[in-house]
Amino acid sequence: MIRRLRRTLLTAWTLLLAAVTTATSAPVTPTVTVEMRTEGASGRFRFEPALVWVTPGTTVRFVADSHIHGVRAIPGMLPEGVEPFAGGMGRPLVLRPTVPGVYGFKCSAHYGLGMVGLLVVGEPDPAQLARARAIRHPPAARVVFARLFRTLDCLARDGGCVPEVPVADLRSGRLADHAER
Ligand SMILES: [Cu+2]
Repeated sequence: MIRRLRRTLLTAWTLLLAAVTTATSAPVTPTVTVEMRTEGASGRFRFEPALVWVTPGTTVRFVADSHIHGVRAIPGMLPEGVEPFAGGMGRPLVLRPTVPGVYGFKCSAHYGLGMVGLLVVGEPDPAQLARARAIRHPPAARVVFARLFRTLDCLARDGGCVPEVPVADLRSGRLADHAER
């Protein structure tokens, strides 16, 4: 039942992404949109998708469903040399990350409710990944990060496992539905 729900959620995300990709089409840079949602398909106060894996140079847009959300980098969860990013409350933020690694982010208002996510660019350096993993969080965010990192491990293995969070896997420009076993 839960597995079916997850599969449905993942399929919905894949379709949404496919729609976005088709709309922009052609040789433009790939774009992925991360929604900040009060009532998300995966729960309340969620980033959807919460785990985004892209190639360097992909455009990543964060959009909020209301003025109560704003995205912000989590200190200690960025590749070396990357400036911390922060969007205003209710405002979209567009990133075009080129430095490979793991980027942890949160909603400025709802970090304590577990409103967090992970952006992965290219092939992360294992040492930076380990440092990002070691960052401490409030309890609800800790739970979500555990799901995020487990799902990341799963995608890295390409093991066809069931993601625990909504995923946008745009490595090599492909749209992979890892919900299918
Ligand atoms: Cu929020």
